[in-house]
Amino acid sequence: MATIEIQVPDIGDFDEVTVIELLVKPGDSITVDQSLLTVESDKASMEIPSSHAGVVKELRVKLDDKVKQGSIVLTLDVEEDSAAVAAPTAAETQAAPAAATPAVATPAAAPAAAATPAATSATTQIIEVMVPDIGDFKDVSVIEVLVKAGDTIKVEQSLITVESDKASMEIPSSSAGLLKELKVKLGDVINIGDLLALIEAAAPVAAVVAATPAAPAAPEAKAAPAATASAPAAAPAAKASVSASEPVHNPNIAPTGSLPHASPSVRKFARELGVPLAELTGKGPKGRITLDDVQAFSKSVMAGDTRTQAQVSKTPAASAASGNGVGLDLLAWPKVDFTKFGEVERKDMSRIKKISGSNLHRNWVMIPHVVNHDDADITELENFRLMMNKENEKSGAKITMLAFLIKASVAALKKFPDFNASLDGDQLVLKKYFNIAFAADTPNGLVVPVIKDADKKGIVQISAEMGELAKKARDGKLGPADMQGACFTISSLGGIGGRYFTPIINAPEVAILGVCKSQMQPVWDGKAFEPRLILPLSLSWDHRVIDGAMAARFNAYLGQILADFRRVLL
Ligand code: CAO
Repeated sequence: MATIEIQVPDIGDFDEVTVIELLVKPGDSITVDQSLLTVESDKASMEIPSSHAGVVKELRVKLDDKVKQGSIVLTLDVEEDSAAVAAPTAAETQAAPAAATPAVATPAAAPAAAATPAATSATTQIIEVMVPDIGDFKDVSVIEVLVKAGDTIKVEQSLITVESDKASMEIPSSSAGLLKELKVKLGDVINIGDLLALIEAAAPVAAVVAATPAAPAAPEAKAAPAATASAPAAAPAAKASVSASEPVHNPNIAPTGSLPHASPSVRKFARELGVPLAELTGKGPKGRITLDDVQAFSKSVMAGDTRTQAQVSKTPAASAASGNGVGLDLLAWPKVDFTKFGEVERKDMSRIKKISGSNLHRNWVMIPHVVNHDDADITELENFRLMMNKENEKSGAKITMLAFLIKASVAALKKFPDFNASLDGDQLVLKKYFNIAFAADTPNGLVVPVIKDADKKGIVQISAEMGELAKKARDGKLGPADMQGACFTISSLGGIGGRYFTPIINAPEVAILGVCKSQMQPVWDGKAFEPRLILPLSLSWDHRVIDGAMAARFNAYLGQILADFRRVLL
């Protein structure tokens, strides 16, 4: 019996990857090619196989460790004969057959779908997006469709997920534009070169793509390791070398057993919510765990479902390790037969409501909210706004109170940078950009588009952009990019009514400003009551990041700016 070290093999262009799952533990008997652990970069995840059979002696890595090619994964007790064969493998491994198996390769790891221009107009062009070279995968099934006709697609955005019996892979788009038609559906079997989608792209983009009709258009696709996408055949074996010395490393590891059947994006989502994937039964094809399964599990836990609470409590370490702390000890959600009391009608929740509901619920439960209410005197500001709108009546360029609030918030965020931040573990990520989101009420539910770089824009431009985004929101045409990258959110009910309310912080932001309807009120000026237009402000803030004094100062400063907007210039 000899002890050998198993190393991370050549994993293509991935410099350093994180260990996200341990699939074996000391004492396990393993076979050649058996997966030992799963690693993940921001682009792909893959399983690292064993180049030898034997008994696991010691794991040298633990969850969240960073590893790269050559890192020692574990030590293995092997038969002397096989160790002797293993000894020279350092030189041989380049040609050895065992492979790092991608659990799923995401956009940059899989070559972007190849594109060819099909038809043109003066300003747009229809691009045919084909299934790219996906290595050894043949006749793979479409198991997830991630986009739909009408969606605005970004370069490298995943369009579908395909799956063979060995791995699954997300197929990204090589072109940006409007998805006119998706040519595949769930359950279809596809191969390299099959037509995947028709994308309407702006002419300049199409021109670039046209220059490289049959090749992957995204530069990343070239840089991405072909070996990763087709890893089962192409990646070299894990390197093994005989170790004479006794291993000393003693990692504190809890192996997770077999790999739950889910794509990396679903795994990532589950990790973020602290959902133990191993305890879910997938409702997707072949028992695959889908995003819906994770959401449903999370919802039922939040709603106090005792069965799932019990399941979660089986893995408190997993919950604690993820820092998410789900598993509230709540009563089960009341089940009532409402028809006993009168006529009822059942209505499905809209997709937006379901998504925003889950997000709001998480944010409400996980962020310690505190709300400061304050008033701002906007008498002069409103007079100025009305005057400007009258002057610009003919051009139709209307400026809104919300645009002033966005600009005032930028000034307050600059003065109190902790508000322009996000929590990341024990660190605060302070942002040097000023993207302000605003809640928009639409027939399908609440959406939150973002005014990017609001510090660099004037009130007129912000008003115009807000109008465009609000229209897009009402028409259901907001793309993901329209709703990403916010630093701080404003929720205005000013056009509707109310006095004060408690807005829910839009994680990972740390504060949100709620605004209600301004009203004329008598304000004591030291000698007499004066009629002033008063705007009610409600600032919700995350008490882990901000304290009450700072929040009160933020609100007071906001009030000062709104009372005299010249302060923005200071
Ligand atoms: N006080 C008094 N009047 C106000 C006001 C305020 N704080 N804010 C806006 N108004 C007035 C406007 O001046 C406008 O009147 P005029 O047409 O006479 O000029 C009218 O109310 C309608 O404004 P609006 O709401 O259409 O426009 P807006 O720029 O204020 O807001 C938008 C745009 C998209 C934010 C808004 O339409 C909206 O969707 N608000 C709801 C947000 C929401 O649902 N928040 C809750 C989130 S938590 O569930």
